Amino acid sequence: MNEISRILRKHQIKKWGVVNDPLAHSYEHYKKWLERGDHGVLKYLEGERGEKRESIKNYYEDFRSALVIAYDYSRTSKVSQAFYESEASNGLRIANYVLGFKGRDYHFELREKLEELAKDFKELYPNVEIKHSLDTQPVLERDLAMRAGLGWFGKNSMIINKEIGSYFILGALFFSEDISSDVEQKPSVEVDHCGNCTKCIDLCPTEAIDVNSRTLIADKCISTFSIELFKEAAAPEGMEKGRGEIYGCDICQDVCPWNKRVIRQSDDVTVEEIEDLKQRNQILFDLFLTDDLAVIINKLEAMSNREYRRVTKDTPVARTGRVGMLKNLKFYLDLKK
Ligand code: B12
Ligand code: SF4
Ligand code: SF4
Repeated sequence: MNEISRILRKHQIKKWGVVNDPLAHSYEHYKKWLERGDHGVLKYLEGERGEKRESIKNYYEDFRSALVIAYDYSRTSKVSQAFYESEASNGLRIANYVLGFKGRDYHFELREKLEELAKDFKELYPNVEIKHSLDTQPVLERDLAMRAGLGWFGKNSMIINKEIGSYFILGALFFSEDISSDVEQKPSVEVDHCGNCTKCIDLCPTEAIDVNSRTLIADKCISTFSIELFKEAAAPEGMEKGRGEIYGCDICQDVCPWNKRVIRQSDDVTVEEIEDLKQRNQILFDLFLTDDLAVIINKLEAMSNREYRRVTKDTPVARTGRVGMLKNLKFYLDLKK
């Protein structure tokens, strides 16, 4: 085993790949998406920040190579499913990526992991400079993952890996040296394994997936409504056909045969695992996933914005603020009227 593989094994990283080309292969695809206006309210993706995504060098001039990592949370998806199907669930759902990293915002949890990993790479390459990418940098991360051999662009626009499905977060380290020649595992770009399947398209409640471009119409997506909108806003048409999503949405992943296969083939969920999930995410379960909807809304209405920020600190749901979360919850209250 070479040094790079040894470091990755030490950090329990199983799915990864290395890329040395800074150019995004699907940038034209991205530009067309913006031109159609399919990014909707996600204005931060257009203009200069959008254009930067053409090449990683626009973000990090000294870029020579990237180590791209898939942080798998598929086990959480199976355990949370068991909870949602149990008597204890109040019928509301929070996306699995939120629960998958101990309830901590993955931007914090995985950034720490990437920083620890970078320390070991610094020992191996003392003169190298290392930066990271984790969602918020102007980088087309799915494109990067596709080029690193981590999977194909599914019709739901997720990167899907044949072995682990699509329940993973992408993170990357960028190096000022080309480390690709030190890697035993060479990336081979995965072919499309969606075939004739259209499950994600057919079962998305809000018809947010554009069949022809395999991209989302962002304003129609429950994920945009529930994560990205912080004030009163109209819910996307069809959201009432969903499953009680109050933060993020996993429907187009849960119905995907590649994820179903991963879930089916893994061990049965134990009662202890559900308890463990609850404990790790205690704030989220206590606030949102067990009480009656009206009780939750009353609790949030009695809080100040500051108090909401304090209680949800470090968790992903802090993002919407109290008002944004109340908007998500009240959608379901209005449905009952
Ligand atoms: C904006 C954004 C969103 C938006 C828009 C999502 C979208 N599909 O465009 C919203 C808020 C809706 C969202 C939702 C979610 N997101 Co998001 N999001 C992003 C972000 C910041 C940018 C994505 C973007 O640029 N979209 C624009 C489209 C056009 O680009 P794209 O998604 O990269 O898609 C490429 C492919 O579609 C490709 N392509 C597809 N078909 C074809 C065919 C050809 C021929 C070619 C050339 C190219 C091509 O071209 C596109 C451009 O590269 C990325 C992080 C990042 N920096 O990249 C995370 C990211 C994509 N999100 C992620 C996650 C986990 C989610 C959610 C699952 C969260 C949740 N549970 O609610 C959902 C999934 C919804 C979905 N089905 O996509 C992960 C995805 C990991 C993975 N396995 O793919 C990312 C990578 C964050 C991360 N670091 O892990 N997200
Ligand atoms: S995340 Fe939900 S709303 Fe968005 S495309 Fe997927 S199924 Fe549709
Ligand atoms: S549900 Fe079917 S079409 Fe959609 S991403 Fe999965 S395999 Fe592809």
